[in-house]
Amino acid sequence: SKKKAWSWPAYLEEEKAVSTPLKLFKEHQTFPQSRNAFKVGMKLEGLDPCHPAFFCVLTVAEVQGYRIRLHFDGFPECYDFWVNADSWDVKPPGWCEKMGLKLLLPKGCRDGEFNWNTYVKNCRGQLAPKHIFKSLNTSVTPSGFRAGMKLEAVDRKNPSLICVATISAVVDNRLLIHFDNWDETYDYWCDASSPYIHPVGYCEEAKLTLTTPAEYKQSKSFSWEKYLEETGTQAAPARAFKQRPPHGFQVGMKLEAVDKRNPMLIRVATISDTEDHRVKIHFDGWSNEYNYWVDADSPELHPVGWCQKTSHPLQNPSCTSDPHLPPGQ
Ligand code: MLY
Repeated sequence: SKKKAWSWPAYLEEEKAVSTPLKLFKEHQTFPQSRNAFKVGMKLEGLDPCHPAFFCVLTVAEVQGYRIRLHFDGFPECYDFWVNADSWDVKPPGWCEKMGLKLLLPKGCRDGEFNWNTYVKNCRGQLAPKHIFKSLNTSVTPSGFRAGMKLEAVDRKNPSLICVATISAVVDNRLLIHFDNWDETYDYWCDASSPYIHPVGYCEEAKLTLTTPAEYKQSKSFSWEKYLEETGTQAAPARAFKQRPPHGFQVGMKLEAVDKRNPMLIRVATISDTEDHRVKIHFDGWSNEYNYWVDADSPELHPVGWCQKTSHPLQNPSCTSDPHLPPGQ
């Protein structure tokens, strides 16, 4: 008998399962309005996903549907990573200089000597044109957040810690969170709706432990009032925090998810557990030991049909020829 091609409608019926309702996704997770205009070889500025405090010089190494693989100029391919074409984390050449942000240069380039036009000429690359960056044309509502303001923020690399932190930059509607007296290793970008940031006094009110700045002398008797005075800084106004409501994803709902173990792949997936702001992803056809938690607003989660609409391959559950191998191997 002829084997029918895998399809979502047949699969959902077979599994008696439901797809995740479109309205539960954020705009950047749903079907794009524009096409992916990036081309291999285009150079741009983008955030290093492992060290998001810095923008780096990157080159488009691969285009797949609405996604691009980015390469750090002058570094090994093993650091390459994938983003959606509408990601806020990618900017046209020259953007950092215009915004007064630090751009990490390709290995071998010296500060003060870097010039985008000379650089692309020398490496026979091309500058990615401004108009293909969706993130530049978004309207921004003013917020009460300003660079230098203090707050209490979750250390995303040590998520059990809520720490004394500073907004070190505000760009569009995004905030760069920095942890006082630490280096940039723990920095991250978020917006006013993030569940990971809180106004000064939140921990005291919620009876949680606040992690004080590294090396802070009177950490036992930390007082925000004193600290703000000592540092000559202001607290971010409580009204500027607009925490988003919990997501509506429910256990059993199906979706399409990037596999972080092999991020070029998007797989058929199921919500296997939920928290207020996170979901646990199960990859259909794979053992539960590969399940993991992601933020519900992650750009790596998409509704059923996203791959087909954006011309991206989708790994279906029968792609697992050996279910004992971890995804991506
Ligand atoms: N065990 C880790 C904890 C670092 C926490 C940093 N946060 C507070 C910004 C370490 O010492 O590296």
